[in-house]
Amino acid sequence: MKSNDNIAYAASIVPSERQLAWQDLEFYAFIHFGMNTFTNVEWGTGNEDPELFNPTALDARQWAKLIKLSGMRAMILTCKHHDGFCLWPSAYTDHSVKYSPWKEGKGDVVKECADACREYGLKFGVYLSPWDRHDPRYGDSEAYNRFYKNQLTELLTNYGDVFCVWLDGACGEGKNGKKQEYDWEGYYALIRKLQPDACICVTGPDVRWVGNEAGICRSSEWSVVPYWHSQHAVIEAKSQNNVTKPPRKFSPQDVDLGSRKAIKGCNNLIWYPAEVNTSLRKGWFYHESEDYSLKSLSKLTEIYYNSVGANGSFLLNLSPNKEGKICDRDVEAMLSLGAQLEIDFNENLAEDSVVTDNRHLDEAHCGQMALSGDPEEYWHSGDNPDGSELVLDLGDDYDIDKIVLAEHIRTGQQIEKFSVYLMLEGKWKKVSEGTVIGHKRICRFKEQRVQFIKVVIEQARCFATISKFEAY
Ligand code: FUL
Repeated sequence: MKSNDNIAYAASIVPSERQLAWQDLEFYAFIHFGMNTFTNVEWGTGNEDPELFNPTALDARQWAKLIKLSGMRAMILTCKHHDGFCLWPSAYTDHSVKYSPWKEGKGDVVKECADACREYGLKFGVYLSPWDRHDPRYGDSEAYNRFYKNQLTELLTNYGDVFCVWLDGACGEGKNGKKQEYDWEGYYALIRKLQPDACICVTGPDVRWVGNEAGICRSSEWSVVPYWHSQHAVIEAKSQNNVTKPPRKFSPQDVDLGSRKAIKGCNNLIWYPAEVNTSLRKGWFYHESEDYSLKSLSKLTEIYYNSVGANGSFLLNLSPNKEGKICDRDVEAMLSLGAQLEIDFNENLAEDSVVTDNRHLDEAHCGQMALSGDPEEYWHSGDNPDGSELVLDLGDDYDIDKIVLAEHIRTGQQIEKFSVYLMLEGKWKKVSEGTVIGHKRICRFKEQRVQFIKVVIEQARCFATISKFEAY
Protein backbone atom coordinates (compact mmCIF):
# COMPACT_ATOMS: atom_id res chain seq x y z
CA MET A 1 0.00 0.00 0.00
CA LYS A 2 1.41 3.46 -0.92
CA SER A 3 1.67 5.77 2.05
CA ASN A 4 -0.77 8.31 0.54
CA ASP A 5 -3.40 5.64 0.08
CA ASN A 6 -2.85 4.75 3.67
CA ILE A 7 -3.61 8.30 4.82
CA ALA A 8 -6.80 8.40 2.79
CA TYR A 9 -7.70 5.03 4.28
CA ALA A 10 -7.05 6.31 7.84
CA ALA A 11 -9.19 9.36 7.08
CA SER A 12 -12.06 7.11 6.01
CA ILE A 13 -12.35 5.29 9.35
CA VAL A 14 -15.33 6.59 11.33
CA PRO A 15 -16.79 5.88 14.77
CA SER A 16 -19.86 3.73 15.39
CA GLU A 17 -23.01 5.30 16.84
CA ARG A 18 -22.27 3.69 20.20
CA GLN A 19 -18.74 5.15 20.17
CA LEU A 20 -20.10 8.60 19.32
CA ALA A 21 -22.56 8.42 22.22
CA TRP A 22 -19.83 7.22 24.56
CA GLN A 23 -17.47 10.01 23.50
CA ASP A 24 -20.06 12.62 24.42
CA LEU A 25 -20.07 11.41 28.03
CA GLU A 26 -16.50 12.72 28.40
CA PHE A 27 -16.21 12.44 32.20
CA TYR A 28 -17.70 9.62 34.28
CA ALA A 29 -17.16 7.65 37.46
CA PHE A 30 -15.91 4.26 38.41
CA ILE A 31 -17.17 2.86 41.70
CA HIS A 32 -14.90 0.26 43.29
CA PHE A 33 -16.90 -1.30 46.08
CA GLY A 34 -17.19 -4.92 47.17
CA MET A 35 -15.63 -7.54 49.39
CA ASN A 36 -12.27 -5.73 49.29
CA THR A 37 -13.90 -2.76 51.00
CA PHE A 38 -14.47 -5.00 54.03
CA THR A 39 -11.19 -6.91 54.00
CA ASN A 40 -9.09 -3.79 53.35
CA VAL A 41 -7.21 -5.16 50.33
CA GLU A 42 -7.01 -4.30 46.62
CA TRP A 43 -7.21 -7.84 45.30
CA GLY A 44 -9.11 -10.43 47.34
CA THR A 45 -8.16 -14.10 47.26
CA GLY A 46 -11.67 -15.35 46.54
CA ASN A 47 -11.78 -17.25 49.84
CA GLU A 48 -13.52 -14.47 51.74
CA ASP A 49 -16.61 -15.36 53.73
CA PRO A 50 -19.74 -13.60 52.35
CA GLU A 51 -20.58 -12.91 56.02
CA LEU A 52 -17.97 -10.15 55.90
CA PHE A 53 -19.97 -8.05 53.44
CA ASN A 54 -22.21 -5.85 55.56
CA PRO A 55 -22.45 -2.15 54.73
CA THR A 56 -24.33 -0.41 57.53
CA ALA A 57 -25.72 2.53 55.56
CA LEU A 58 -25.26 1.82 51.85
CA ASP A 59 -26.51 4.79 49.88
CA ALA A 60 -26.16 4.50 46.09
CA ARG A 61 -28.17 7.72 45.75
CA GLN A 62 -25.40 9.57 47.59
CA TRP A 63 -22.89 8.16 45.08
CA ALA A 64 -25.04 9.12 42.10
CA LYS A 65 -25.81 12.59 43.40
CA LEU A 66 -22.12 13.27 43.99
CA ILE A 67 -21.24 12.00 40.51
CA LYS A 68 -23.80 14.35 39.03
CA LEU A 69 -22.63 17.35 41.08
CA SER A 70 -19.03 16.66 40.08
CA GLY A 71 -19.86 17.19 36.42
CA MET A 72 -19.76 13.50 35.48
CA ARG A 73 -22.33 11.80 33.29
CA ALA A 74 -22.21 8.09 34.13
CA MET A 75 -21.29 5.45 36.70
CA ILE A 76 -19.52 2.13 36.15
CA LEU A 77 -19.87 -0.27 39.08
CA THR A 78 -17.54 -3.18 39.95
CA CYS A 79 -20.35 -5.73 39.96
CA LYS A 80 -17.74 -8.46 40.45
CA HIS A 81 -14.04 -7.82 41.07
CA HIS A 82 -11.25 -10.41 40.86
CA ASP A 83 -12.32 -12.04 44.16
CA GLY A 84 -15.52 -13.22 42.47
CA PHE A 85 -17.93 -11.77 45.05
CA CYS A 86 -21.06 -10.56 43.25
CA LEU A 87 -22.87 -7.38 44.22
CA TRP A 88 -26.11 -8.77 42.85
CA PRO A 89 -27.91 -12.00 43.83
CA SER A 90 -26.60 -14.03 40.89
CA ALA A 91 -28.37 -17.33 40.37
CA TYR A 92 -25.11 -18.95 39.28
CA THR A 93 -22.97 -18.71 42.42
CA ASP A 94 -23.19 -18.83 46.19
CA HIS A 95 -20.61 -16.06 46.42
CA SER A 96 -22.77 -12.97 46.45
CA VAL A 97 -24.76 -10.46 48.45
CA LYS A 98 -27.48 -13.09 48.72
CA TYR A 99 -25.33 -15.02 51.20
CA SER A 100 -24.29 -11.95 53.19
CA PRO A 101 -25.97 -10.46 56.26
CA TRP A 102 -26.61 -7.19 54.37
CA LYS A 103 -30.39 -6.70 54.15
CA GLU A 104 -30.65 -10.32 55.27
CA GLY A 105 -29.46 -11.49 51.88
CA LYS A 106 -32.22 -9.59 50.07
CA GLY A 107 -30.14 -6.67 48.86
CA ASP A 108 -28.88 -5.92 45.36
CA VAL A 109 -26.20 -3.22 44.99
CA VAL A 110 -26.37 -3.35 41.19
CA LYS A 111 -30.08 -2.56 41.27
CA GLU A 112 -29.64 0.25 43.78
CA CYS A 113 -26.95 1.80 41.56
CA ALA A 114 -28.89 1.38 38.31
CA ASP A 115 -31.96 2.96 39.95
CA ALA A 116 -29.94 5.82 41.44
CA CYS A 117 -28.34 6.52 38.05
CA ARG A 118 -31.75 6.72 36.43
CA GLU A 119 -32.95 9.07 39.15
CA TYR A 120 -29.98 11.42 38.64
CA GLY A 121 -29.92 11.24 34.85
CA LEU A 122 -26.67 9.27 34.66
CA LYS A 123 -25.80 6.39 32.36
CA PHE A 124 -25.00 3.11 34.05
CA GLY A 125 -22.20 0.70 33.16
CA VAL A 126 -20.98 -2.63 34.51
CA TYR A 127 -17.54 -3.98 35.34
CA LEU A 128 -17.51 -7.78 35.49
CA SER A 129 -14.00 -9.05 36.10
CA PRO A 130 -13.12 -11.87 33.71
CA TRP A 131 -10.50 -13.08 36.19
CA ASP A 132 -12.34 -14.82 39.04
CA ARG A 133 -10.33 -16.15 41.97
CA HIS A 134 -13.32 -17.70 43.70
CA ASP A 135 -15.23 -19.70 41.15
CA PRO A 136 -14.07 -23.33 40.94
CA ARG A 137 -14.92 -23.36 37.23
CA TYR A 138 -12.24 -20.75 36.52
CA GLY A 139 -9.59 -22.57 34.47
CA ASP A 140 -12.07 -25.16 33.25
CA SER A 141 -12.43 -22.97 30.20
CA GLU A 142 -15.74 -24.03 28.73
CA ALA A 143 -17.56 -24.34 32.02
CA TYR A 144 -16.28 -20.95 33.20
CA ASN A 145 -17.14 -19.28 29.90
CA ARG A 146 -20.68 -20.56 30.24
CA PHE A 147 -20.86 -19.28 33.80
CA TYR A 148 -19.39 -15.90 32.80
CA LYS A 149 -21.90 -15.53 29.98
CA ASN A 150 -24.73 -16.39 32.36
CA GLN A 151 -23.55 -13.63 34.66
CA LEU A 152 -23.27 -11.19 31.76
CA THR A 153 -26.81 -12.15 30.77
CA GLU A 154 -28.09 -11.36 34.27
CA LEU A 155 -26.39 -7.97 34.32
CA LEU A 156 -27.43 -7.04 30.81
CA THR A 157 -31.08 -8.06 31.07
CA ASN A 158 -32.19 -7.20 34.60
CA TYR A 159 -30.99 -3.65 35.13
CA GLY A 160 -32.16 -1.56 32.19
CA ASP A 161 -29.91 0.15 29.66
CA VAL A 162 -26.20 -0.29 30.12
CA PHE A 163 -23.86 2.12 28.30
CA CYS A 164 -20.67 0.14 28.81
CA VAL A 165 -19.31 -3.25 29.74
CA TRP A 166 -15.83 -2.72 31.15
CA LEU A 167 -13.69 -5.83 30.73
CA ASP A 168 -10.51 -5.71 32.76
CA GLY A 169 -7.38 -7.24 31.27
CA ALA A 170 -5.83 -7.80 34.72
CA CYS A 171 -4.85 -11.26 35.82
CA GLY A 172 -2.36 -12.22 38.50
CA GLU A 173 -2.41 -15.99 38.12
CA GLY A 174 1.30 -16.18 37.30
CA LYS A 175 3.17 -19.14 35.87
CA ASN A 176 1.61 -21.87 37.96
CA GLY A 177 -1.82 -20.36 38.13
CA LYS A 178 -4.97 -21.53 36.40
CA LYS A 179 -5.06 -20.87 32.68
CA GLN A 180 -8.48 -19.79 31.51
CA GLU A 181 -9.07 -19.49 27.77
CA TYR A 182 -11.61 -16.71 27.67
CA ASP A 183 -14.21 -16.81 24.92
CA TRP A 184 -13.85 -13.11 24.17
CA GLU A 185 -15.66 -13.31 20.85
CA GLY A 186 -18.55 -15.13 22.52
CA TYR A 187 -18.72 -12.49 25.28
CA TYR A 188 -18.74 -9.71 22.69
CA ALA A 189 -21.50 -11.37 20.64
CA LEU A 190 -23.64 -11.75 23.74
CA ILE A 191 -23.12 -8.11 24.78
CA ARG A 192 -24.01 -6.93 21.27
CA LYS A 193 -27.15 -9.06 21.35
CA LEU A 194 -28.36 -7.97 24.77
CA GLN A 195 -27.21 -4.33 24.81
CA PRO A 196 -26.40 -3.28 21.25
CA ASP A 197 -25.73 0.32 22.30
CA ALA A 198 -23.18 -0.58 24.98
CA CYS A 199 -19.50 0.02 24.35
CA ILE A 200 -17.18 -2.85 25.20
CA CYS A 201 -14.29 -1.14 26.90
CA VAL A 202 -10.64 -1.99 27.55
CA THR A 203 -10.48 -5.69 26.61
CA GLY A 204 -12.87 -5.02 23.80
CA PRO A 205 -13.33 -3.41 20.42
CA ASP A 206 -14.89 -0.03 21.25
CA VAL A 207 -12.83 1.92 23.76
CA ARG A 208 -9.06 1.79 24.24
CA TRP A 209 -7.50 1.76 27.70
CA VAL A 210 -4.93 4.58 27.70
CA GLY A 211 -2.35 2.14 29.06
CA ASN A 212 -1.66 3.21 32.65
CA GLU A 213 -3.61 3.84 35.84
CA ALA A 214 -1.98 7.11 36.85
CA GLY A 215 -3.97 9.47 34.63
CA ILE A 216 -1.08 9.98 32.22
CA CYS A 217 -2.16 10.70 28.66
CA ARG A 218 -0.31 11.00 25.40
CA SER A 219 -0.01 14.50 23.94
CA SER A 220 -1.41 13.05 20.68
CA GLU A 221 -4.28 10.70 21.47
CA TRP A 222 -5.32 9.43 18.02
CA SER A 223 -8.67 7.70 17.58
CA VAL A 224 -7.64 5.77 14.46
CA VAL A 225 -4.99 3.17 15.27
CA PRO A 226 -3.80 -0.21 13.98
CA TYR A 227 -6.28 -2.97 14.87
CA TRP A 228 -3.77 -4.92 16.94
CA HIS A 229 -4.11 -2.43 19.78
CA SER A 230 -7.50 -4.04 20.41
CA GLN A 231 -6.16 -7.60 20.53
CA HIS A 232 -6.65 -9.40 23.84
CA ALA A 233 -3.09 -10.59 24.15
CA VAL A 234 -1.72 -7.06 23.64
CA ILE A 235 -4.09 -5.57 26.22
CA GLU A 236 -3.47 -8.38 28.68
CA ALA A 237 0.29 -7.93 28.43
CA LYS A 238 0.01 -4.25 29.38
CA SER A 239 -2.50 -4.85 32.18
CA GLN A 240 -1.84 -5.31 35.84
CA ASN A 241 -0.45 -8.72 36.82
CA ASN A 242 0.81 -7.89 40.26
CA VAL A 243 -1.30 -6.26 42.95
CA THR A 244 1.49 -4.02 44.22
CA LYS A 245 2.52 -2.78 40.78
CA PRO A 246 -0.23 -0.98 38.91
CA PRO A 247 0.88 0.15 35.44
CA ARG A 248 2.02 3.77 35.75
CA LYS A 249 3.92 4.58 32.55
CA PHE A 250 3.99 4.09 28.81
CA SER A 251 6.74 2.06 27.25
CA PRO A 252 8.64 4.09 24.61
CA GLN A 253 7.09 2.08 21.76
CA ASP A 254 3.66 2.88 23.15
CA VAL A 255 3.82 6.67 22.97
CA ASP A 256 2.68 7.18 19.39
CA LEU A 257 -0.20 4.98 18.23
CA GLY A 258 -1.73 6.86 15.34
CA SER A 259 0.54 9.36 13.57
CA ARG A 260 1.34 8.89 9.87
CA LYS A 261 4.50 7.11 10.98
CA ALA A 262 2.65 4.80 13.37
CA ILE A 263 0.00 3.73 10.84
CA LYS A 264 2.31 3.48 7.85
CA GLY A 265 1.73 0.28 5.90
CA CYS A 266 -1.08 -0.89 8.20
CA ASN A 267 -4.06 -2.05 6.18
CA ASN A 268 -6.27 -2.78 9.17
CA LEU A 269 -7.05 0.40 11.05
CA ILE A 270 -9.87 0.84 13.54
CA TRP A 271 -11.64 3.64 15.38
CA TYR A 272 -10.42 3.02 18.91
CA PRO A 273 -10.52 6.15 21.10
CA ALA A 274 -8.80 6.45 24.47
CA GLU A 275 -10.18 6.32 27.97
CA VAL A 276 -8.02 7.55 30.83
CA ASN A 277 -8.77 5.83 34.12
CA THR A 278 -7.40 6.63 37.53
CA SER A 279 -8.57 6.79 41.13
CA LEU A 280 -9.25 9.79 43.35
CA ARG A 281 -7.40 7.87 46.06
CA LYS A 282 -4.16 5.94 45.90
CA GLY A 283 -5.97 2.62 45.54
CA TRP A 284 -9.23 1.63 43.87
CA PHE A 285 -11.01 0.36 46.99
CA TYR A 286 -11.51 2.26 50.24
CA HIS A 287 -8.74 1.97 52.83
CA GLU A 288 -8.75 4.21 55.87
CA SER A 289 -4.97 4.41 55.67
CA GLU A 290 -5.35 6.20 52.32
CA ASP A 291 -7.59 8.96 53.67
CA TYR A 292 -4.74 11.40 53.05
CA SER A 293 -3.83 10.13 49.58
CA LEU A 294 -6.41 12.03 47.56
CA LYS A 295 -5.32 13.68 44.33
CA SER A 296 -5.23 17.46 44.61
CA LEU A 297 -7.64 19.70 42.75
CA SER A 298 -4.84 20.86 40.45
CA LYS A 299 -3.85 17.27 39.65
CA LEU A 300 -7.46 16.35 38.87
CA THR A 301 -8.02 19.36 36.64
CA GLU A 302 -4.74 18.66 34.87
CA ILE A 303 -5.89 15.10 34.14
CA TYR A 304 -9.26 16.43 32.97
CA TYR A 305 -7.65 18.89 30.55
CA ASN A 306 -5.22 16.25 29.29
CA SER A 307 -7.92 13.62 28.73
CA VAL A 308 -11.30 15.21 27.96
CA GLY A 309 -9.43 18.19 26.52
CA ALA A 310 -7.19 16.00 24.37
CA ASN A 311 -9.58 13.69 22.54
CA GLY A 312 -10.00 11.15 25.35
CA SER A 313 -12.46 10.48 28.12
CA PHE A 314 -11.84 10.57 31.86
CA LEU A 315 -12.98 7.70 34.10
CA LEU A 316 -12.35 8.74 37.69
CA ASN A 317 -12.77 6.21 40.48
CA LEU A 318 -14.57 6.77 43.77
CA SER A 319 -14.31 4.38 46.71
CA PRO A 320 -17.31 4.06 49.03
CA ASN A 321 -16.33 2.95 52.53
CA LYS A 322 -17.54 0.12 54.77
CA GLU A 323 -20.66 2.02 55.63
CA GLY A 324 -21.45 2.11 51.92
CA LYS A 325 -20.93 5.87 51.68
CA ILE A 326 -18.41 8.12 50.01
CA CYS A 327 -16.68 9.81 52.91
CA ASP A 328 -16.66 13.54 53.55
CA ARG A 329 -13.15 14.35 52.36
CA ASP A 330 -13.78 12.57 49.03
CA VAL A 331 -17.10 14.37 48.67
CA GLU A 332 -15.38 17.67 49.27
CA ALA A 333 -12.66 16.92 46.71
CA MET A 334 -15.20 15.99 44.06
CA LEU A 335 -17.42 18.99 44.72
CA SER A 336 -14.38 21.27 44.39
CA LEU A 337 -13.56 19.66 41.06
CA GLY A 338 -17.14 20.04 39.85
CA ALA A 339 -17.15 23.69 40.94
CA GLN A 340 -13.79 24.34 39.24
CA LEU A 341 -15.05 22.93 35.95
CA GLU A 342 -18.21 25.04 36.25
CA ILE A 343 -16.07 28.14 36.72
CA ASP A 344 -13.67 27.23 33.92
CA PHE A 345 -16.48 26.75 31.39
CA ASN A 346 -18.98 29.19 32.80
CA GLU A 347 -19.52 31.41 29.78
CA ASN A 348 -18.62 30.69 26.18
CA LEU A 349 -17.66 34.13 24.92
CA ALA A 350 -17.75 32.99 21.31
CA GLU A 351 -21.45 32.18 21.27
CA ASP A 352 -22.63 35.23 19.33
CA SER A 353 -19.41 35.85 17.44
CA VAL A 354 -18.52 35.84 13.79
CA VAL A 355 -16.18 33.34 12.13
CA THR A 356 -14.58 33.95 8.75
CA ASP A 357 -12.45 31.48 6.82
CA ASN A 358 -10.08 31.48 3.87
CA ARG A 359 -11.77 28.48 2.26
CA HIS A 360 -14.78 26.23 2.65
CA LEU A 361 -16.39 23.38 0.80
CA ASP A 362 -19.67 25.26 0.24
CA GLU A 363 -21.90 27.81 1.98
CA ALA A 364 -23.47 25.14 4.16
CA HIS A 365 -19.99 24.44 5.54
CA CYS A 366 -18.61 27.98 5.95
CA GLY A 367 -16.64 29.00 9.05
CA GLN A 368 -19.68 30.39 10.82
CA MET A 369 -21.08 26.85 11.05
CA ALA A 370 -18.44 26.07 13.69
CA LEU A 371 -20.50 28.22 16.05
CA SER A 372 -23.92 26.81 15.30
CA GLY A 373 -24.03 24.69 18.45
CA ASP A 374 -25.45 21.79 16.48
CA PRO A 375 -22.79 19.05 16.36
CA GLU A 376 -24.02 18.07 12.91
CA GLU A 377 -23.28 21.52 11.49
CA TYR A 378 -19.64 22.24 10.84
CA TRP A 379 -17.03 24.06 8.81
CA HIS A 380 -15.47 21.93 6.08
CA SER A 381 -12.28 22.99 4.33
CA GLY A 382 -12.90 21.23 1.03
CA ASP A 383 -10.25 18.93 -0.28
CA ASN A 384 -7.30 21.26 0.17
CA PRO A 385 -7.13 21.55 3.95
CA ASP A 386 -3.50 22.46 4.65
CA GLY A 387 -3.17 26.14 5.42
CA SER A 388 -6.86 26.75 6.01
CA GLU A 389 -7.74 29.35 8.61
CA LEU A 390 -10.67 30.26 10.78
CA VAL A 391 -10.79 33.69 12.42
CA LEU A 392 -13.11 34.26 15.34
CA ASP A 393 -14.21 37.85 15.97
CA LEU A 394 -15.57 38.20 19.51
CA GLY A 395 -16.98 41.66 18.66
CA ASP A 396 -15.12 43.29 21.54
CA ASP A 397 -12.12 42.71 23.81
CA TYR A 398 -12.47 39.90 26.35
CA ASP A 399 -10.12 38.17 28.78
CA ILE A 400 -9.53 34.71 27.35
CA ASP A 401 -7.33 31.88 28.56
CA LYS A 402 -8.63 28.92 26.60
CA ILE A 403 -10.46 27.86 23.49
CA VAL A 404 -12.30 24.60 22.81
CA LEU A 405 -12.23 23.03 19.35
CA ALA A 406 -13.92 19.91 17.99
CA GLU A 407 -13.79 18.06 14.72
CA HIS A 408 -16.90 16.60 13.19
CA ILE A 409 -15.66 13.10 14.00
CA ARG A 410 -18.64 11.42 12.39
CA THR A 411 -16.74 12.15 9.16
CA GLY A 412 -13.47 10.86 10.62
CA GLN A 413 -10.40 12.19 12.33
CA GLN A 414 -8.60 14.45 9.86
CA ILE A 415 -6.57 17.17 11.55
CA GLU A 416 -2.92 16.36 12.24
CA LYS A 417 -1.40 19.73 13.07
CA PHE A 418 -2.86 23.09 14.04
CA SER A 419 -1.93 26.36 15.75
CA VAL A 420 -3.86 29.01 17.66
CA TYR A 421 -3.05 32.71 17.36
CA LEU A 422 -4.33 35.79 19.20
CA MET A 423 -4.32 39.28 17.69
CA LEU A 424 -2.23 41.27 20.18
CA GLU A 425 -1.21 44.86 19.48
CA GLY A 426 -2.05 44.48 15.82
CA LYS A 427 -0.06 41.27 15.27
CA TRP A 428 -0.91 37.57 15.31
CA LYS A 429 0.86 35.84 18.18
CA LYS A 430 0.95 32.04 18.41
CA VAL A 431 -0.25 30.88 21.84
CA SER A 432 -0.87 27.18 21.32
CA GLU A 433 -0.25 24.37 18.87
CA GLY A 434 -1.03 20.71 18.69
CA THR A 435 -1.66 17.64 16.59
CA VAL A 436 -4.92 15.86 17.35
CA ILE A 437 -8.23 17.73 17.77
CA GLY A 438 -10.75 14.91 17.39
CA HIS A 439 -13.78 14.92 19.67
CA LYS A 440 -12.47 17.82 21.75
CA ARG A 441 -9.28 19.80 22.17
CA ILE A 442 -9.00 22.38 24.92
CA CYS A 443 -6.11 24.78 24.24
CA ARG A 444 -4.98 26.72 27.27
CA PHE A 445 -2.73 29.78 27.33
CA LYS A 446 -1.87 32.77 29.50
CA GLU A 447 -4.92 34.99 29.94
CA GLN A 448 -4.98 37.80 27.37
CA ARG A 449 -7.39 40.57 26.45
CA VAL A 450 -8.35 39.91 22.82
CA GLN A 451 -11.00 40.35 20.16
CA PHE A 452 -9.63 38.11 17.39
CA ILE A 453 -8.56 34.46 17.61
CA LYS A 454 -7.23 32.51 14.64
CA VAL A 455 -6.94 28.75 14.18
CA VAL A 456 -4.67 27.56 11.38
CA ILE A 457 -4.92 23.98 10.17
CA GLU A 458 -1.37 23.23 9.10
CA GLN A 459 -1.85 19.62 8.15
CA ALA A 460 -4.84 17.36 7.75
CA ARG A 461 -5.52 14.00 6.13
CA CYS A 462 -8.15 14.44 3.37
CA PHE A 463 -10.02 17.53 4.51
CA ALA A 464 -10.58 19.40 7.78
CA THR A 465 -13.73 20.02 9.79
CA ILE A 466 -14.46 22.12 12.87
CA SER A 467 -17.82 21.66 14.57
CA LYS A 468 -17.10 23.60 17.74
CA PHE A 469 -15.14 26.79 18.39
CA GLU A 470 -15.58 28.17 21.90
CA ALA A 471 -13.66 30.75 23.92
CA TYR A 472 -13.44 31.10 27.72
C1 FUL B 1 -7.05 -3.16 37.21
C2 FUL B 1 -7.48 -4.03 38.40
O1 FUL B 1 -6.55 -5.02 38.72
C3 FUL B 1 -7.67 -3.08 39.54
O2 FUL B 1 -7.98 -3.75 40.73
C4 FUL B 1 -8.79 -2.11 39.16
O3 FUL B 1 -10.01 -2.78 39.07
C5 FUL B 1 -8.44 -1.40 37.85
C6 FUL B 1 -9.54 -0.52 37.33
O4 FUL B 1 -8.11 -2.32 36.85
O5 FUL B 1 -6.61 -3.86 36.14
